[in-house]
Amino acid sequence: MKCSVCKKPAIIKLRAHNVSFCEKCLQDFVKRRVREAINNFKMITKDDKILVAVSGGKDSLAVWEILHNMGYDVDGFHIDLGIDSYSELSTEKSIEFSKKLDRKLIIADVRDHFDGKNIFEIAKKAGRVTCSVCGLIKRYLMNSSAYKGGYTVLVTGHNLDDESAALFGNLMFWRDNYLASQYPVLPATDPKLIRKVKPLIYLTEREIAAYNIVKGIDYIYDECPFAEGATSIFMKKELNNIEKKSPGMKLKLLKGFFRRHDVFKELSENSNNLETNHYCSVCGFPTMADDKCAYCRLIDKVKG
Ligand code: Q46
Ligand code: ZN
Repeated sequence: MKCSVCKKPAIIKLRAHNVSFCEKCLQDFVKRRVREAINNFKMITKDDKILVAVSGGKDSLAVWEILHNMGYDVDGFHIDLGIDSYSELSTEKSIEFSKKLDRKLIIADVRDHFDGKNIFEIAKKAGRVTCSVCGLIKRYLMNSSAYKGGYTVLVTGHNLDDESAALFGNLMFWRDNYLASQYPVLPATDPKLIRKVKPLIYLTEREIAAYNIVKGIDYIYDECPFAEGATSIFMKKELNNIEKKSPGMKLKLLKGFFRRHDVFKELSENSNNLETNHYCSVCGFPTMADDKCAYCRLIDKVKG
């Protein structure tokens, strides 16, 4: 198998694009895809002060490395969920990588915010599903830390597999509000809400994993133990089966959705008033609630 570009021995075949790449041309391809996503959705500029959410996994480390090497001003933000050896390793990998890039890494430990409780204990005390509580805490801490640190953009490592699986799930259940907010750029609708972008949306997990191997990026292979049995994993498997028979379907599905995104935005705006002109009476961040935000209510519940 030869590289489709330079004819040197290829290391990977990408059926969705009908190409094979050597190590060097794979790196060029990955960077091109990231640049394309950034340009198509006007995600970031060199003037932005960027904070990337870092888990220590392949996606977050890759997007950090790529943006840093492209010359963007980008620091990392890591949340320690307190999940035994998984969190220890993910924090370790994140710290090691920040040293390698010589960039700042902000670390938030959920136990410092919730009376020493880890994510599982917080969810148990609140009587809620771990991942839903985790999502709420991550969103809140990422946004508030970015705001307090003077960052203008928040980057996450969501890739093509994540986004197409989320889309698949949202379409199956016709979750209009989720469909309206599923987009590679979430604008800052309030001075205290930081704009969010996803530069890896055109790249699959396999392409990113191959990039990390070629670049010698040392990431955590294990998934969070709570990810087991998640609907998104089931959706990913089903989409991979379709992709096997029809390479390129994931990309077509997602790109087609982005082209029609206005329809879902309108639908959601017509059925809901999504304006958030309230501010939490405790922390002062924007909320849909009349008084305290969901995060501050969670703190009350866990500490109470
Ligand atoms: S939500 Fe759930 Fe993830 Fe949080 S508890 Fe783990 S699997 S990390 S993306
Ligand atoms: Zn609050």
